[in-house]
Amino acid sequence: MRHFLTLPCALAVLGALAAGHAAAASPLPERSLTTASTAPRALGLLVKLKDAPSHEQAAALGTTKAGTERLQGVMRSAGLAALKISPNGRAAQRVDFDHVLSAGEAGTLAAKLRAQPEVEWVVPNDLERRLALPNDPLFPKTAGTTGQWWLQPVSGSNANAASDRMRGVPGVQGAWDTTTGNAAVTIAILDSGVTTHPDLSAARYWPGRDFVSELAYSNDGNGWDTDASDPGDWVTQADLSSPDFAGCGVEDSSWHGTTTAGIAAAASNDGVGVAGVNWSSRVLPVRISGKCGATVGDIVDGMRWAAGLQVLDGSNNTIPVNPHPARVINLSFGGSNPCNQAYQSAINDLAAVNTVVVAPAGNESGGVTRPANCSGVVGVAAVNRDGFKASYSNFGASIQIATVGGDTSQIGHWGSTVNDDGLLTISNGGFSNPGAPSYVNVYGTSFATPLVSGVLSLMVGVNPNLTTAQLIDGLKRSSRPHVTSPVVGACSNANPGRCICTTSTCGAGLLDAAQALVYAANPTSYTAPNWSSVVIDTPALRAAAAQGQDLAANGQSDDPPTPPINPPGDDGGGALGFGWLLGLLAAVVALRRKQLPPG
Ligand SMILES: [Ca+2]
Ligand SMILES: [Ca+2]
Ligand SMILES: [Ca+2]
Repeated sequence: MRHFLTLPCALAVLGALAAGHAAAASPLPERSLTTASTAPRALGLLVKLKDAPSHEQAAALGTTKAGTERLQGVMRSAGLAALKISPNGRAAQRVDFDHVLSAGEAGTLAAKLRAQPEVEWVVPNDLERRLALPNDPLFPKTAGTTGQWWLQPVSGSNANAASDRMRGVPGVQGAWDTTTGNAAVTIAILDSGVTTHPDLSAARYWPGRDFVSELAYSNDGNGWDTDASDPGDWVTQADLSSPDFAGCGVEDSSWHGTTTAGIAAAASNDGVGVAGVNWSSRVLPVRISGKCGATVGDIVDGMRWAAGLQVLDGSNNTIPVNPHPARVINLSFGGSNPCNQAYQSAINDLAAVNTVVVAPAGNESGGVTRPANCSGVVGVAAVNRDGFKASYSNFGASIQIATVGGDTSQIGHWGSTVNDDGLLTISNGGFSNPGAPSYVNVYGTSFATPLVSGVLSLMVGVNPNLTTAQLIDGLKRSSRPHVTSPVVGACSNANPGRCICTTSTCGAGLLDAAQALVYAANPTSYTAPNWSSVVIDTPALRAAAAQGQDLAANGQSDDPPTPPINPPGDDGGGALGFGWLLGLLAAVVALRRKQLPPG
């Protein structure tokens, strides 16, 4: 199948941002990405005595003083003296000493108390380290923007406004406290190539390769070459007169590879623009897509080369083996056919060298695209920030994991009430050839995928010995359960829009970055937390559900909010048309953002 589908492309430019960041293009010096470490310290101890009543109970009975005296007695028996004892938690007490304790001293004192028969438990009142947060100006939520909301800690209840509910990728900041990436790990971005951008660290890029073999699509005047830069993949009306472009549509350049690379691994903590999931690993750009999409043959050769396997060119000559094999391949492409032997044999060969392939479910509110539906691939479905399936995301049993992909207001009946701002990432302002660097808000399973790739690359950084099977197993076992809701129906062929995921439709659960790293550090003894499903029941969802289900069973809103767009027809045409639609919608959102006051 020649006409592969570029999944939704965000085409708009945030002009003001582009100008600001173009000015900051000079390279920054290398710097340490973690804050200076200080020795752990404890502000006393937290102690729970056996059979201690709750503080609430003690206050009601007037016995709080007796509780304090009881602990003082235990302290004396242990040969210790407290400066102050105060209530903590439900029924525990905080014991302060006359100085801040070092980690060693806290451990010694805790052991003395623990030896007392009346003590149920004792832990140091540790001063927790400040988490490693990037200084990228577009990272935090600010007045008028939600920043990179999917990288913020999970917070907010059902009662909060959508802008205050931060339920993107749980645990990213906790993961960053463990690692912001290992420079010895390589992530391959198999996509349209990359553009020069001040928020992509050139120092982190390995020289990649260009595998677009067809001259009609390559747009750089040749077939395979050693330059993976993205010359643009726009399609003109004139192009369509060629039979090579049957099934394609007129479109602007997508800069799809730049956007996906930015989500996984933008230059981070560099004072510029956005942060990526991984701040330190190396990125290998492998260009497999040109005008009109990518061919399976080029994708497969690109995958093999990225993983360090030998590849022969069209003249039966070997090309130099990639000296920096990727452990993680982000392939944000899909074709609407079953997995085939070309894909599956490459994926199997890659698994044998411990390279894992991550691919999107696709964006047709239907069955999973390939290669996400191949065995041994991490297929990714996209969810809304509240955890239910995004309207556009495909779903099915071959999906391994779900995470946020942005939820646009313009798709489905429910869009206007449950939307978010999409994922903000780097792009390029050129409509055809590369122009000025820019930032865009994007939506689609293409963009959920590099969040998963980023977390996988952090896992490999923590434990390079993980096999591909372990990486996939770890992602699944460390995920959080899918949300439930009394007002939203389960995903099914009859209810394919915004819907409640299960393990048979959107993978094992919701990506959890911190837990994935706990697994990575010790896969054989990993035990997942005993999560309960979050119940989603918001006024906005109730208002949305009152309109009936989000999409009709054919995957289309039966009352579209925008003029209908005729998708070009071939086996993948519906998805291509849908991608075009999403691209237009991204533009709408970006224009709206442009109107916001600065700051
Ligand atoms: Ca070329
Ligand atoms: Ca090239
Ligand atoms: Ca940055």
